Amino acid sequence: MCKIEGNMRDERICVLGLGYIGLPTASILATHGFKVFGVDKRKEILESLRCGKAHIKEPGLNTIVKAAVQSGRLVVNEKVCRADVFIICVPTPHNHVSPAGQFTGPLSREGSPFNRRGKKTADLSFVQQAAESIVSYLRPGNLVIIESTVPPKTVENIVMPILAKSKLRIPGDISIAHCPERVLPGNILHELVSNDRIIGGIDIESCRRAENIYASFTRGEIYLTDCATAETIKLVENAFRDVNIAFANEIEAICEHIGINAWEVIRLANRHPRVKILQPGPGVGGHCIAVDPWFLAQAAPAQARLVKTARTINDSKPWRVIAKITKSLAAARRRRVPLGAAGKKKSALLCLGITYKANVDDIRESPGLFIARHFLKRKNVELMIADPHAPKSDDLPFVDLEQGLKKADVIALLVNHREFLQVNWKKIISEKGHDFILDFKGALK
Ligand code: SAJ
Repeated sequence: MCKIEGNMRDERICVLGLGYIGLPTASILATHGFKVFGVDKRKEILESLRCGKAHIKEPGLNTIVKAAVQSGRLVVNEKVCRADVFIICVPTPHNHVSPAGQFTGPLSREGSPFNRRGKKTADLSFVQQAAESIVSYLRPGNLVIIESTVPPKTVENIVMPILAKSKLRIPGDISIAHCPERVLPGNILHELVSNDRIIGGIDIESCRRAENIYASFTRGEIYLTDCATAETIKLVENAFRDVNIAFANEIEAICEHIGINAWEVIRLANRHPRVKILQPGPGVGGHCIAVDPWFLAQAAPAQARLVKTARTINDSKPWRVIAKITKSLAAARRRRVPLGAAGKKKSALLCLGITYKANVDDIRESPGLFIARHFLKRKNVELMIADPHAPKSDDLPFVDLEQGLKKADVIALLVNHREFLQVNWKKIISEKGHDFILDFKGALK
């Protein structure tokens, strides 16, 4: 059981947005002695939080939420209230993310993001609404922290003018800082405490005050800078990863063309002391890496050439996966020809994994989900989905893993969930042959 650590603290903190970042942050602040008010518009999640139950699957989160709520130091509500510190943790999608959170990356088969639907830019409406919602509660001495990932100069050009409606002096009466979150879904609670933090303030007072808040629970170093630099650092981190995944995906395409195994090439190339290539996959998903590089491109369109190319390579990857699966399904159907009229007309495809990455329940911007949905529409394909982590929905044909493995003509491994790695693939391959499985994660040796 998680205990409330150290002394009770005087500062009252209002956290706006109780999602993947806001909820762990609010809970950890509460368990470190702050009185925390968590605000979210979604009534159903507030109800479950009041019972001490997290609505997000994340290792250790339920324990800390329960401790925070039961101690009375985390109180959740729909409305903002007076506080000393306001922390904004609302989402900043790009303006092509569908409301259902589905993968919208590959806008055309060529993966071009600049087609008829225009460019991808940041949708700051949630940040704006959150800032607006605190204006009437602001008092001299308040600190406002933006944790949401935002394009460079958002604090200066968007947030400050909104908070200035309070008629308070900024800086002076109000301190403002940007403290981007850096935690990895699947390891959030550990990284929340152990990662270094960057704090960008509108002045040194803002930096110091935000530093005091984060120093209460962070064991990593805290570095102070200005707002635009902090905003850019966050985007650069995610663009760095995106560019490197795009490199891995390009290596995979090159190796396929040559006719060799890309994962073997990468594994052995990584034995060089200065080479560390990431892993190819069916595409890049999630609400961060598939989105944030666009905010850099938005800030400097002519300069961010590599960043945009990487996005295009990663966004187009699901289409390559779809093409490969289609080919395998056609081959599977051809194998049935001797069965003649009695043969099945449809070929059965089992998609293994539709979350955006392994061992998480998040399907936002998931390439696996995009690929599965594509085959759902195909008349000659019987789609089956096995995913022990994904939230179940009636419009998707979920099956039990064993059942799917038995029935499938073709299997597409899209996410390397731990449950899939435990399957006896050797036995299955010896029975059904290599062509039966398309391993887009390089997980099966
Ligand atoms: N992926 C690959 N190959 C790889 C690594 C990842 O294809 O070698 C894919 C994953 O399957 C997934 C996507 O990339 O679809 C993103 O996964 P991820 O694990 O790389 O990153 P996220 O989105 O879960 O979290 C990232 C992290 N950023 C960096 O590592 C620079 C995290 O630290 C950030 O806090 C988070 O974005 C965020 O919220 O911005």
